[in-house]
Amino acid sequence: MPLAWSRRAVGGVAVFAALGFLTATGTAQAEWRGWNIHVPEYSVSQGMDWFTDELAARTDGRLTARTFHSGVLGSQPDAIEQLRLGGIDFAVFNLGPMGPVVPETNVVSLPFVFRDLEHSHRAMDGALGEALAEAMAREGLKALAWYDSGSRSFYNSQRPINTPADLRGMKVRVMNNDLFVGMIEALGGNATPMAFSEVYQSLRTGVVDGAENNFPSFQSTGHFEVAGYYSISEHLIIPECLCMNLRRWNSLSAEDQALVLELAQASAVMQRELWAESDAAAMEAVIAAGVRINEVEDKAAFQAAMSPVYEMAFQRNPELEPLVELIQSIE
Ligand code: BDP
Repeated sequence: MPLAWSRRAVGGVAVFAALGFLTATGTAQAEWRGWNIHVPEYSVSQGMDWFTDELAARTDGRLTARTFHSGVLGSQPDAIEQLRLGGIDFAVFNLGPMGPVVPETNVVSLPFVFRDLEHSHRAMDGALGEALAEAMAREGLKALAWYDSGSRSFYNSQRPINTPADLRGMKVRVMNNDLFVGMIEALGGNATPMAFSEVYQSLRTGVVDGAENNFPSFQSTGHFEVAGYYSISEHLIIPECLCMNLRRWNSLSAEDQALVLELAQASAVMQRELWAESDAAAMEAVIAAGVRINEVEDKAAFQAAMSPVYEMAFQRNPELEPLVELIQSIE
């Protein structure tokens, strides 16, 4: 990221923080600022737009909010800090890069922890979601609803991945969290944590050979243009959170809180439907564009290699062990 941009971003944080302070004291009702990494057509963006449109409509413009799409407010690790401080008011975050801030959320970044997407829904809409929301609240974040991000699989510019050995020596971009570095290393590859916005260039220039993500992100970022092999390993299912600055949330009346929660959760129901449609459509689109897709036959081989990742996670954050047991106890 160029230095000039970083400086501007720092200046912006100060200005946003000042606005947050004013509204917290009730002297001004500023438009809420929302952070989003995705392009406007993405299901997450559409869910957020519906949420903000409805918020304004249902309060006759008393509460207004605007989402800045396409990551223009910076990378996710920075945005998590801004949301905690009140520099931004709401966001949809993938829980992957949330782990360094809220260790309990690391549970959903453990490879193969959920059996499938429906299993993750049952967990997130129940006791697991509640436990993670409590942990996030301790860090100044109010979790309003859980969005979908499907399952993540490997893709690269070199070859199809069928077995862990196919990843040996491969340079793979991961999201910002040591668990993902451990995951790639356990499979024999070299992990590079990197911001989402930098992955396209890095794939194009060979700084990395591959990355891992779901079909909609693989498509919307154009990564499929520079990484022609997509191997369905589904090693990670990581939910996303529509969340708010906790102080902002606490400053709302009980009535407004109920409305915000209702709209956030309705937006998640919609986003999950859009997710399923866009997941299928993105897969078709990348196949049509010439991407070679293979289904990993022996996922158990990848799963078996993951014990060091679980060990590392439990050693650093013992509170993860009961959370894994909780997930496993959910049908
Ligand atoms: C996408 C998530 C987004 C992440 C991105 C990534 O929706 O929040 O930033 O992956 O890999 O699937 O960084």
